[in-house]
Amino acid sequence: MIPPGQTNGLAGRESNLDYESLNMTESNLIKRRQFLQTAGLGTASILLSGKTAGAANSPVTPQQRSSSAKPNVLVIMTDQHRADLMTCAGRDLVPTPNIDLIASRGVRFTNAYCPYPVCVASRMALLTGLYAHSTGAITNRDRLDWRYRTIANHFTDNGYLTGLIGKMHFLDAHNHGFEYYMSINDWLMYLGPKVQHYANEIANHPLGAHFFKTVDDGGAGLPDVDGLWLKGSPWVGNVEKWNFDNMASPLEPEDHLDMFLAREAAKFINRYREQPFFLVTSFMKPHSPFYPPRQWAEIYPVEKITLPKVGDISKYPQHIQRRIKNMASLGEKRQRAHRAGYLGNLAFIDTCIGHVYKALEKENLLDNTIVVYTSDHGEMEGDHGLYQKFCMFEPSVRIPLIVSYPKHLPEDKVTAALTEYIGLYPTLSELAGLEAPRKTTLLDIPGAPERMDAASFANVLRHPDIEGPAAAFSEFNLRSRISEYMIRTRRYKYIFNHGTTHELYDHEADPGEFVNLINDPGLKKVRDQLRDRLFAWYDPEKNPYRQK
Ligand SMILES: [Ca+2]
Repeated sequence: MIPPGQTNGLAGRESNLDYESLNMTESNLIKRRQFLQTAGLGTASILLSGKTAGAANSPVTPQQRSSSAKPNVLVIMTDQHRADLMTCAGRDLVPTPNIDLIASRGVRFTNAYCPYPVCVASRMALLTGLYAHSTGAITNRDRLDWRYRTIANHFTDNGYLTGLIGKMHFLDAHNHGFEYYMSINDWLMYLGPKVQHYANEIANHPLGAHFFKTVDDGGAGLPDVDGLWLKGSPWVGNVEKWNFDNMASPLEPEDHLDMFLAREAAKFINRYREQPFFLVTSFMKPHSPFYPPRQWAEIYPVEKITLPKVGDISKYPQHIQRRIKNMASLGEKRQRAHRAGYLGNLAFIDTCIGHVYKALEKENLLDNTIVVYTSDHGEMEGDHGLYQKFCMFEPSVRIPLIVSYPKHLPEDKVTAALTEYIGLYPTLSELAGLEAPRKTTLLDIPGAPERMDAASFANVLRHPDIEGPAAAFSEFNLRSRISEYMIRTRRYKYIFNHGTTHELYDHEADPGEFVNLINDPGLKKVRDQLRDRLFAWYDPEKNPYRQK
């Protein structure tokens, strides 16, 4: 099922690594880390990478790592992976053997939600345990105030080496608590002149007709410091124009950002296997650019892609209808190209995920590592005539979430408990045996909440059959005139669209969310109760960011 040649170039690169020369003693390493923490340096990667630091020279057996030792944590994230599109969730349109393997060794959530279906807001909420309405990190142009305390600060303070390899969409030069950080910038330097291919891919976004002129897809992997690729970018006016006949990337598999990140994550795991680490490996795909390596693109030829049928949209709120019409106006070919590229990206990313997961296996760390797989939001994939995210329909706001900790948590289990993934911060703290995070900030920030919004869902992991929380919440477009707030209960979803038509869906009768029951007189009581519960969570009238 996986195309041949998937590991092209990898074996050779790995075997060339001179791990034997990475010979620093543990006590030296600890001194170095203490220095880093004391000095408050965020550039740990300079000091901790390469041959100046690293692991000891002999592998550690599982026996040596006693069960009382602190477990490692490996969070594998993708960007824009919708929850139902993986084999273990029942759809085999894209085979996902590696994600399935993690699921078979852990608990998979079928009703997990992101707090905000856009990159920055979702990711900053995940890192801080605070909703976007609490921190103000909302749009993909907002930076998280560096004074907020993150899950990385918490694990660092508790003796972990914390690493972030990949995309977090920080938009600033801060590491936000991660001691070791390799970002998209590092990959761009690795690519050198081949960055031209990547610039072409960004410019040829099937749904971003204007990207051709700007080479600006703020959601894709641009340099970390916001604006470097905007005005005055070397690429503007210097990109090719493609025709979407096929979505094959000109880059070799090993040169793709995601395989670069997988290699770096595997190196990190090898180097730091002897001390407790907290590593976030955060991939870009299946997010745009929608150009998977050739072997994966060939599985999903554009001309063979079909589009989901779009029904009567007249009952949808006006702002949703407008988006559907905008998508339709791009024409069928661009939509098919988007789908083709997305599916190929997903197939490829599963291979990259496997590469990281197998690194744990190789180092005998599986039984002493908590592994999480998740994504920052979903992808509409043509459902309701919509693409990308940016809405409260299930494919956009529901996310894949798997937590595996063999021998400590149930394996091969599925839970339907309503779960917010920002609960990962307190959950992972609890599972690792750390004290619960108390402070939300490093330094005082006027108006910052004193308590974390997120709640631990460790009890669901220990007992996947329990019902779990009564509701999950999400929000969107907080800086716009029409802001959206969602409450999802086991049966219903209510969406308060501030300033326009609201929505109510009955998931028992209509899991596809095609019939808006907001004006159904028989459901007035249900609607009012849901609205009250939503407002008790967050009162939209108090949103200070909304455009009046
Ligand atoms: Ca994203």
